[in-house]
Amino acid sequence: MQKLIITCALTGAEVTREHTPYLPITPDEIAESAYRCWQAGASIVHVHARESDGTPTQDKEIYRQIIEKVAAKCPVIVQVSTGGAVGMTPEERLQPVTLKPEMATLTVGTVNFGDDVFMNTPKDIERFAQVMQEHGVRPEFEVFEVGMITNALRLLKKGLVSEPLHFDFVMGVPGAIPGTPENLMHLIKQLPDGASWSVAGVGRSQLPLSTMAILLGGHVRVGFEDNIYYEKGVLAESNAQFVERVVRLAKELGREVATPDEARKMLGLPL
Ligand code: KMH
Ligand code: ZN
Repeated sequence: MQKLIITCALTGAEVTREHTPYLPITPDEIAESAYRCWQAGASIVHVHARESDGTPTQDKEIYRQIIEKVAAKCPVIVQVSTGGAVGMTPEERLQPVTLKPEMATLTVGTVNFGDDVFMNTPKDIERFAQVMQEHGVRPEFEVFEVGMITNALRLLKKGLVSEPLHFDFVMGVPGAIPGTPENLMHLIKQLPDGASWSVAGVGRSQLPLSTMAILLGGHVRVGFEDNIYYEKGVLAESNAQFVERVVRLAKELGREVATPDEARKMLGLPL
């Protein structure tokens, strides 16, 4: 089995300081959180930028600060968000890709998202893939519903993305695919040979789905973007706390954890 890639989604766009006082918001806080996650065993950090008052933003300069500050502390892979927050325009969302980060997310379809709709039209998806290709940025496909896998494979047919393909199943968002073991098995079955996958279980599905991924040869995403509770009713005090738990579980279950360079090799990123 491949070594385990642990991604930590540090901040997201929806969680606020009212939800949890431990949320990293400023570039310094995000970089410190990334560093602690890397020390704990994460090889990728998934990053969303915020204004100083906590408002989600795709501002290129804030992303630039985050990327530089993280790189100054540790060799973890920085994966920028192109999802941003619901309601942002495609142009707004694409800004951080022009900084040529190592990776960026690419949501491959439109989906209900709580009370909102997270819009990703076929045309926009192709444009996002093309801009990533032009800037040498490797996409991670964010899959909120099963049909989105087909949309990603269409990009491959059109030459807008290249193998190896890497998917992240975001499961348990209200309005999207529920985070059940049966659904995870169904998603995995749809993948082509040679593709890798991780799972980001939202809320209480995070721990069971992470455990399944460790056992099944997938990879794991944890972090405040998806879940703020360490256990029922108890807030996690840091992103690193989630990473530490995944590392402990992996050890118990006999799965080795990948370093950032090992993850780069698996994902087809230059070393
Ligand atoms: N904030 C969500 C609407 C991504 O980062 O690419 C979208 C999201 C996906 O978080
Ligand atoms: Zn995100």
